Amino acid sequence: MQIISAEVLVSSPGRNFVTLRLTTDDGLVGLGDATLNGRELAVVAYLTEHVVPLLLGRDAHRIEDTWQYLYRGAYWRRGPVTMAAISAVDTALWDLKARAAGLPLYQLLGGRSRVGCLTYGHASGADLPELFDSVRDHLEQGFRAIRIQTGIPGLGSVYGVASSANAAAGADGVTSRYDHEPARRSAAPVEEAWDTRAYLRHMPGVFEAVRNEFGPELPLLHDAHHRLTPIQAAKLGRSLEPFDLFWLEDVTPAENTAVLRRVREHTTTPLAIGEVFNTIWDYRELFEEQLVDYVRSPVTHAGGITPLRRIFDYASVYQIKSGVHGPTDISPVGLAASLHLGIAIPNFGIQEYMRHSAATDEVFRSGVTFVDGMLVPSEEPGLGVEYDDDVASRYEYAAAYLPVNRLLDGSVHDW
Ligand code: KDG
Ligand code: MG
Repeated sequence: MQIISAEVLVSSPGRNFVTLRLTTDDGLVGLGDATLNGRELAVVAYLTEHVVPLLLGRDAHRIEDTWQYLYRGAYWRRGPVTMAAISAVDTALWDLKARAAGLPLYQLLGGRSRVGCLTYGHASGADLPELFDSVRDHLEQGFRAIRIQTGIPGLGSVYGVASSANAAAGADGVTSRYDHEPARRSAAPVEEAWDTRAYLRHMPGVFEAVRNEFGPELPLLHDAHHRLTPIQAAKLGRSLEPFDLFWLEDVTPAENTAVLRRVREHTTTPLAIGEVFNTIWDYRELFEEQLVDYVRSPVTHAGGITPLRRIFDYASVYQIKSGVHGPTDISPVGLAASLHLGIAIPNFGIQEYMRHSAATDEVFRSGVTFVDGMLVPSEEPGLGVEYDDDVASRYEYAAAYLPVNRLLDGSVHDW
């Protein structure tokens, strides 16, 4: 099973996606997701210039060796661009191996450990009535766990709130009411204003209102988008304890994970982190000191299925579970890969799920199903996703960025 072609495909059905397609001499095709939101073309160049030439002629069965060759062999390790590129190769090789075996990919990862992967959806609103409508919408769709994000009094557009002016402006003609993370196509990022004190004052009341309206059982999550100092994070975690969150995500910036010791000292609210991590080494201190409860890394940004399986096994030693990143900038290929892994591992926790636009689903025909709040991978051989070149060619790449966050005095802030 020799690789005879490696194509880097870019399409923009509602938002930009980068996909690697490997073809073997026996006519099999494997797909991998290489999408890095707002930096897509950097990964295209990394793959095209430095990886594709190394793949041609290689034995597609040698997944581990190819991973080590691309990671250790490059000397320049880690980083989101490198790891998104390696992820795509690794995922495409697993897709190929499973197609060659005639089995859905999860069978090669140890087989099914559960009937499906429980998901959480994104409810949001500028104010409480809008937020409640959004929660009801998600419950009607079948979600059984919900992330809660709201506008903050005194601030304008807030990232993660679907009705925010910037989100609406970026919707770019994609009209699904569930497309809650628009591409924000523009030559430069939009800028949003942020006030941490206003946020910390506002959030406990929001969760109290949601619990009063929807009861004690519904699992609720919240994402702080890396915006807090350790002591602010500790304060938020403690103030939300009465509302029994499933998790509080990304409370502090990712660069200095040791600060989570301080957060842990002060709160029993469970913590999730890792959507911007790239390797198993990013988790070492967090796991060994049990500073987190859920691992957010997706297949797409952690170097693929091979290293993510290793991360989850390492996490399991410390009773830490998966909670994989699944916004719409993870393509249906990346989502399918996460689900094949999620259905197989012993320590699955929850899977984030934002629905892709109809246009995205036309380009990537995926056999994934959503049943009773759970996502279930396809029973087709491989990942169970096919890429439609004709449809993809209708959607040209256009620059799109995540927003930049500034404090009210104009300073650039984390988010
Ligand atoms: O590309 C980054 C976004 O997908 C990210 O901001 C979304 O924080 C996010 C989440 O939890 O889905
Ligand atoms: Mg997040």
